[in-house]
Amino acid sequence: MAKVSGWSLPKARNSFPPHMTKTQIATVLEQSAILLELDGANKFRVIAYQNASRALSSLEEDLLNAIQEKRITEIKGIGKGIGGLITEAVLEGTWGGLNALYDRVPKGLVEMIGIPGLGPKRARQLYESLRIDSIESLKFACKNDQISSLPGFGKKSQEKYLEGIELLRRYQGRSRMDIGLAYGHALEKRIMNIPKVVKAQLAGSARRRRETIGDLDIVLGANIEDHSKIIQEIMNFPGIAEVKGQGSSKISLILEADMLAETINVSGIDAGLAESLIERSVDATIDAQIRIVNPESFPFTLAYFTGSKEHNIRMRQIAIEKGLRLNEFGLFSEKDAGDKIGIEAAKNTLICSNESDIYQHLGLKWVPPELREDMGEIEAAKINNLPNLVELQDLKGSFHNHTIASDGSATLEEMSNYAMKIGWEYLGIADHSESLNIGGKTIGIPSNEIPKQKLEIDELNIKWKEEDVNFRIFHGSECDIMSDGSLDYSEEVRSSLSHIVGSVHALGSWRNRDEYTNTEALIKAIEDPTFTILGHPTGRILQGREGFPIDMHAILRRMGEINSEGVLKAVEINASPYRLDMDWRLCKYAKELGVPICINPDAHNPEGLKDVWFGTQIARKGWLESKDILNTKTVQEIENLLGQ
Ligand code: DGT
Ligand code: CA
Ligand code: ZN
Repeated sequence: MAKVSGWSLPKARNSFPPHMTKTQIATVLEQSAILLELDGANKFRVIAYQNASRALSSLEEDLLNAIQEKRITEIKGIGKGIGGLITEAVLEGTWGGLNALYDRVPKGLVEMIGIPGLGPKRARQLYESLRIDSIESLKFACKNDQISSLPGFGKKSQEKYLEGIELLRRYQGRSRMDIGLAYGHALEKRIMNIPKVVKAQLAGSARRRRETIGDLDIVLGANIEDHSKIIQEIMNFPGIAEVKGQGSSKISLILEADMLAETINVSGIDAGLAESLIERSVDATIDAQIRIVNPESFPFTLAYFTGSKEHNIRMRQIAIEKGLRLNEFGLFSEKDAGDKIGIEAAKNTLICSNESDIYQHLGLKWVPPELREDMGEIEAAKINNLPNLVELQDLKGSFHNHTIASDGSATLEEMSNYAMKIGWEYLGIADHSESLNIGGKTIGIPSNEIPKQKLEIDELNIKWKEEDVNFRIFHGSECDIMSDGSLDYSEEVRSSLSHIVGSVHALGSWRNRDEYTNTEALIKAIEDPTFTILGHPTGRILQGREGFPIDMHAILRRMGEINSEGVLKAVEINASPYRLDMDWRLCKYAKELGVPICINPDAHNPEGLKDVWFGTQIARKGWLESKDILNTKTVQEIENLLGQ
């Protein structure tokens, strides 16, 4: 369900410009697009707001600069009207005509369009004719048969909305990557085990490794005469909470935990991780769409439903430029197809036995699914300049891990044994620092106990050296960043450690401040000579809480400068599927600035080390190669870098 609590225009807090931040304005523009649609505005106006919001979110340079130099409308996607609006927000801190829009459209309508089958147009119609302005009032109206008599609505719509409201309550929102993939891979595996299935593969946002997944998309290839038998078998799977729709080529299901009952064993995810995934997924449900096509259509259907929509649009444009048309069934001559559509149009398709063939016909290299977001991958594929993405096996250790000395549940030795088992050369221990307390309870290691941990680590390191084991622990700390940007512990304690993962934990004060104050404080922390790695930069919990406001582009620029002076300042991708923070959208920028990225599991037990799998997916999604990642370096390289 769309959250409506944040649906108000932000107020200016500074006495001088910039009065609003890039993020604030991008959010307002995105919301305005939805409000305009609910307000019955012209389609092109709605699209203009959507485009401008996207453009601002990915704008790397300082917004105030662009405005002062009158270059705002030179940014692709920002026209004159919206450019003026942005300028006003930044320079004056006011929102012009948007105040009236926000006042006019009841916020309950925003929630209503979360109901399946109820779009902005219908929501508006319900509001205008019956003053329905919330999910509750819609429910009341449906139950009292007030809707069926409206033009364009019927008894069917009423039932559908009631069901939709029920569904919305039960199956809210998107799923985290770990849960989505656990279900996706389980369903994929079950389908592949059905006799006569030629191919089956997970597509959609799951295949693109988005941090959250709306619904699962699976493409199934089989000969036409086997389709109905296969559909029957799918319907008998355990763990189907509900069948939302069933046709001859598409099934829509809601999956529940029984789907996961068998051990998942798929390439990329091993049994240990699979088990913890099952544990995390017991209460979850997720929608799945299965599309069944002939084996010849499979690569096209897979490519289409892998998306993203934006990537597909670019692919179709390129096809058109070549006199071809691309759809989910084939790639064929536009002239040949005439006004035929769908599978009919694709009758004389070029033969493609896999996705690579499709890309090749369009003059492109095959694009890894993670990159298919129309964020430069098409341009790179044209000139054979796609990155050689990092892989899990490239990692040789990690730097942010906890033990029983703070809030972890395993000893140094237990953590290390597991790290050796998964082939690592080193493990960075970074237990919490002194000041951290949760609910009044102290979690971190007091200053005076740091030497004790150091001794334990030294002993283990010496033992391994004597045994000729190529493994060592680096003794670091996950050091709290205070709200003024200073670091926990004395400078002396910090200097005695091999690395400092600086993290913000007392989110309260950071969330109640503006982006500038936060950015300034964080930069102060990073500039401290003992600071090595920025831990979970925004503090977000996916599907849980938003991070604090921060200008990550500015942070990364400063980190880039310091790195160029030869001092290591890395940024973490916190690999816990609950966090995946820093966001993948920022990785490419960090890489261009020469800021090393560290894939850290933030493990609190040995199994937790495996969360680096998720971090690696996100690093790949952010275009990162092995050489961009700090923890792909060998233990000797790290010793040199950290002066150990
Ligand atoms: P999700 O489910 O919200 O996490 O994200 P996706 O990317 O899985 O999106 P979904 O499930 O709506 O559709 C799966 C793919 O199908 C999508 O990535 C691209 C393709 N697709 C869906 N609708 C359209 C469309 O209207 N135009 C184009 N070009 N592609 C579409
Ligand atoms: Ca999907
Ligand atoms: Zn932390």
